[in-house]
Amino acid sequence: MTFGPDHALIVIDVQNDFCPQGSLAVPDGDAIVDGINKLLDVFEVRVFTQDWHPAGHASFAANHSGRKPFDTVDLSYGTQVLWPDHCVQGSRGAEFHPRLRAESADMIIRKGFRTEIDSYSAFFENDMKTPTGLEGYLRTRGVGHVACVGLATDFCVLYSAIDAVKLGFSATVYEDGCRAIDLDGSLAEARSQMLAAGVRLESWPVLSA
Ligand code: VGL
Ligand code: ZN
Repeated sequence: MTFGPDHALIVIDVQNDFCPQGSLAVPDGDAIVDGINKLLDVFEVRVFTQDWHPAGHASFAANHSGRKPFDTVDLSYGTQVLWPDHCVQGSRGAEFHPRLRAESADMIIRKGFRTEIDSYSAFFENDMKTPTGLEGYLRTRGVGHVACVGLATDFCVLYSAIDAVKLGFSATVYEDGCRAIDLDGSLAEARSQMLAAGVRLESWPVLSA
C-alpha cells in the first residue's frame, strides 16, 4: 500500500525527552520509531512536529512557585497541565530520537515556542486560535487526509487529529504508532473523544514489500 500526494503522514513529537530517559518520558515511547521509519517510505507528504519550548515556558511546573509536575493551573486561555521541563529549544532532549529518519521530513513544524502559550496540536496552540501554519502548508500541497503517529496519544496526537477533522481534513491515527502518557485515564478519554470527532483509529497499515 502506498499513499498518494493527497495523504500526509504527520509524525508528532518523536523527541528524546518523550522517550525512555527523557524528562517527560512516555512509557515505551521509543518502541514506535522503527515502524514510523517504515511508514515514511510509503507516504509522499511527510511532516514532523517538534515540541520547542523556551526555558521559561508557562507549561513548566518549575516556572510556577509551589506547583509540581502534573498539577494543573489556570492560564489566560484555560486549564493547563504543568509538565517537567522538556524539549527546551536547542537541547538534546528536544532533538528527534536518533534512530528516527528525520532527514526524510519535508516540513518540520515547531510548536510551543511562545513563552505564554502551550501548543499540543500541530495546527493550533492551546488558545485554540493561534495557527502554526500547518493548515496552509497542507492545503497548498493538495492534502486532504492526514495520518497521525507519535507522542503522546492522549495529548499532542489527540489535539492534532481532532483539529485536523475540525479543519475539514479526514484523519486516521495509527494507534500502533503512538504511545500515551495516560494521566488519570486520559488515554481512554482521548480515544473516545477522537472516535466521537470522526477520527479513524487503526493499527499499523499493512505495507506490501
Ligand atoms: C506533549 C505534553 C507536553 C506531547 C508535549 O507531545 O504530547 N505533551 N508537551
Ligand atoms: Zn511540551
